[in-house]
Amino acid sequence: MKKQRERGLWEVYGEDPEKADADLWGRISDRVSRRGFLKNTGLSAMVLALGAHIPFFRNLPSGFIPEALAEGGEEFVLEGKNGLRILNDRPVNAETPAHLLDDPITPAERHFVRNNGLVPPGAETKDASGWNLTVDGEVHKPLQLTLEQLKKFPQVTYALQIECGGNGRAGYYPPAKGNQWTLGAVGCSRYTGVRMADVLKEAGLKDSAVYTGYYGRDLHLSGDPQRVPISRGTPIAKALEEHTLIVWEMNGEPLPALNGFPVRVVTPGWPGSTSAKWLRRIFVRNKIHDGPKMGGYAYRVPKYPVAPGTKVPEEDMKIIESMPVKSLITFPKTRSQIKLGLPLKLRGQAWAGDRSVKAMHLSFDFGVTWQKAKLKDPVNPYAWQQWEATLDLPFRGYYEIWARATDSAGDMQPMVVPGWNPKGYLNNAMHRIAVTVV
Ligand SMILES: Nc1nc2c(c(=O)[nH]1)N[C@H]1C(S)=C(S)[C@@H](COP(=O)(O)O)O[C@H]1N2
Ligand SMILES: [Mo]
Repeated sequence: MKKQRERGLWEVYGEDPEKADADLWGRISDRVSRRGFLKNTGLSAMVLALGAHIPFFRNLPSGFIPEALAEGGEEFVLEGKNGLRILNDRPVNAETPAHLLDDPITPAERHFVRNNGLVPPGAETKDASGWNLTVDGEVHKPLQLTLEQLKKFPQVTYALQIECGGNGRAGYYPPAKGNQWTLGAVGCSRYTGVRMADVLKEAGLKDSAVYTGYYGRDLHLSGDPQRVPISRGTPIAKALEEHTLIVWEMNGEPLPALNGFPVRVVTPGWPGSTSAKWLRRIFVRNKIHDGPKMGGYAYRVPKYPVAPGTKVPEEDMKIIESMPVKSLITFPKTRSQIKLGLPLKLRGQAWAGDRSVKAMHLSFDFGVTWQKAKLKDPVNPYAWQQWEATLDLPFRGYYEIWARATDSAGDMQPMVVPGWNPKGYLNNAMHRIAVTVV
């Protein structure tokens, strides 16, 4: 793993990124510490720090830290995962910077990685010999399928979005323990496999079947072979949904070792934790599955809104199902510069769990006015949707572009971080980027 220094604070929009004003960040940190800046949010301090006038300063919520001054990051490199930011290496957890999620179909090397345990033997060497899938529990005919047998079910290919339930956790205060994902624990790749429904039908679900329990071949961090790092599932109805798949290919290639080689589940639109990797067993349950990370505070949120920091009794927690509406600005990169008079072209992705996205809006004046973006339909249900827009920024100075998606039921992304919860799930606050007009 190699550490790389981040580029300068600003990159010149539409020009060679090497011309980025690498100096500016130095100037800011010399004059104003981030802490000091927080205490003094007056116009003059902001302008001094940003090195630019802020045309819509009067709209800036008080105490709000301009995106350009928010914590910067250092980039790390993980093999086969070009440009991802590593949060943890044992287990491996890595997220994708927003500007690298610009493709309609996320390349394998740009798909985030969230591991609870250790990658199983055979995955790295791409050795699938001896792999098989057990289907048991509340079924009439338990199955044991080889990869060959699995491939005999009707094959389907869909673009499907997977987002970790903890994506955005870094936004919560008081902070929640766990990987401090910012924006990039999400991706939408094209998967080939078979419908979970077809496999479950072959096994013959008993009337008592209510929930699935998925088991992977990954190893518990303790090294104890009896322990399982994570085993989650979904209500039978979601498992039978026609886009819930058992897959072996991502973008036409075998799954990467880090993303579940040779076979994984994709439960699109639900917390990524229900998309079991390195799948070995589907245990059909007659009650809500009780594998590791199904109970307590894992992947569960309070049944009612709570004040930040509240101790919530376990029995008041409920399992997260569909993920909320969300979007990203994938172009330009935050901290870009554009010349006055040039149109600012923007684009990005939007998705909404089990729903679709029906509108996308952008603001360059801290949310006072909004303009509608052009939004594509998904290529299939559960694929994320591309949007694009052109804005004319009227004066020189510092701007933020805020992006807000609205889903098919009318729910919108909030500007502020939504309902605090003990483990920091479901942060679908709007994405914002910094742009200066020079
Ligand atoms: N067997 C197994 N499956 C797993 C996990 C895991 O640790 N082990 N992590 C889950 C979580 S929490 C998420 S968000 C997704 C991430 O999928 P990705 O690593 O392919 O992006 O995989 C899920 N499937
Ligand atoms: Mo996750």
